[in-house]
Amino acid sequence: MYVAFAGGVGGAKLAHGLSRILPPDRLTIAVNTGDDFDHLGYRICPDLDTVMYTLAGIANPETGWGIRDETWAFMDRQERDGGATWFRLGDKDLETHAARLAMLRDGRTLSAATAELSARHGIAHRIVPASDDPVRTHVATTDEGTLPFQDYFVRLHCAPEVLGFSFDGADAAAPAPALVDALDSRELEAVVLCPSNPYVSIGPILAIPEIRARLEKRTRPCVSVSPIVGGKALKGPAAKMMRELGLDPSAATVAEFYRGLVDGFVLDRTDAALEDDVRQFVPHVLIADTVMTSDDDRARLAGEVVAFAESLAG
Ligand code: FO1
Repeated sequence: MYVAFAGGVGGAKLAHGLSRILPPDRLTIAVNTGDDFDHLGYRICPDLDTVMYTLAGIANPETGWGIRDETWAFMDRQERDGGATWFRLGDKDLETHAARLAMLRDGRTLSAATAELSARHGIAHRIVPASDDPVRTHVATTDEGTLPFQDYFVRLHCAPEVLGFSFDGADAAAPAPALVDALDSRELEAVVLCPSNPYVSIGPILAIPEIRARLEKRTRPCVSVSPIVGGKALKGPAAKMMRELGLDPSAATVAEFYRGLVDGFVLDRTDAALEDDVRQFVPHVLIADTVMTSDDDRARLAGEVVAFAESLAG
């Protein structure tokens, strides 16, 4: 059993690759819920939906989030009525939010709602939220104070200068039961930290004490894939955040962030010269082509990651 921690578009791509090479009973994908929020009456879980739409093969290829060939009647109506339009909910996407809300209102957990939505999309692999309890990322900024994540990310386009992050509710949050089962299973083979933003995609998962403790005490390998290639984030604000936090925007900074939690680090070929720097923080390094432009790239990288993890299992 592999457990992949994922959030955002890069994470969803590798999770998809893993789902192409591992059967459903050998993969659990645990997804960041720090970006979740309530908007226009719905519970929006962007990272869960991005993973779900990506595995279902219906993700919007331009944005990475949302559904391809989307229509926008609901948003047009909002605009005409003077409602909030800064966070765009497409008509097809809305079906997910409405169904999730109904299930949560019926008292079902986010895990149960996610399992049901995944099944409706024909996904056989297990996608679980990191926790069924609310964990909400906030971004402390120099000029705008402390912002809820989506205000920072979408409304303000990640423009405010970042001072740090907090994950409200994480201290009291329990890992989702299916994630505990997977991490504690005798069948656990390895944990993979997908190429997601370390601070706001993987960070909120690691902020849940029972998850972090399990990684610290791991008996199976944990490998991570750098989301920073050539000093730049492939998507999103990770490199900008590093600069604003006074850190060097590089794969080595990601490795330092994961120090003590990770045995192996997958570094892009572009950054091969950083191998020794990375090794200061993570003992084993694999150099690979990590940029995933096609579905086959995803499966190929997933295969290399799994082989790397197997080599570390000894
Ligand atoms: N990201 C945007 O930049 N603009 C949007 O209007 C937007 C809408 C949206 C709707 C549903 C959903 O699941 C995701 C959406 N995202 C949007 C993406 C999302 O906010 C971020 O990519 C993640 O939270 C970061 O991983």
